[in-house]
Amino acid sequence: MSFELPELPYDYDALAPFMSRETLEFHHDKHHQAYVTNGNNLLKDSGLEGKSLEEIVKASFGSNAGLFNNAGQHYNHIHFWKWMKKGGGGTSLPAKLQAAIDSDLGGYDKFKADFMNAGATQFGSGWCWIAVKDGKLAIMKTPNGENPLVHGATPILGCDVWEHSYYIDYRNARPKYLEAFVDSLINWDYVEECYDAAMG
Ligand code: MN3
Repeated sequence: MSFELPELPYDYDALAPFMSRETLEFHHDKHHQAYVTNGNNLLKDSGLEGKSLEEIVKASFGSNAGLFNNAGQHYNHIHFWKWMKKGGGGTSLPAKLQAAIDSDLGGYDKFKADFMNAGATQFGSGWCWIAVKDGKLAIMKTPNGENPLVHGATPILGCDVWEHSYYIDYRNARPKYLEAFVDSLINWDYVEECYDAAMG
């Protein structure tokens, strides 16, 4: 397969004021596009042509850093766009997901604090996550283009804490961006869809 840039699942203005048109234009049209373009160049003659994106991410981790960085970021961003929606975030979660957060992550307030802390303490570029590992939810953080797939887990929610994701709208205030993501942007329906898929 070759990588393709997906369309955003909403208008460029849809997430304002929490994530601006300008941020989405740079982040989707420039940064994600670059991962797609570079990933396709590096995929040629890698021996992984024809594999699924997930398989490419896992197989290139630790063995082909250039391909891994771009394929990992392509995977992460495909989901990141869908993990947000206009009017998202907050405490109205689908019941099954709410029950899993209560039992595995200590409830919504503790999830929010731990997820924001993971994002705020990821030194430099990276991501914070809710992942399914061994049938339970876990909060994770990873550097650069890494994701839970390469640590034996399946991501069901991720927030991009690379500066390109928040610097236009929040400057250096990463915690404010993380709080806006949780309170006003998360598409909980897509998180539950990913949870169902991860639980089989
Ligand atoms: Mn990004």
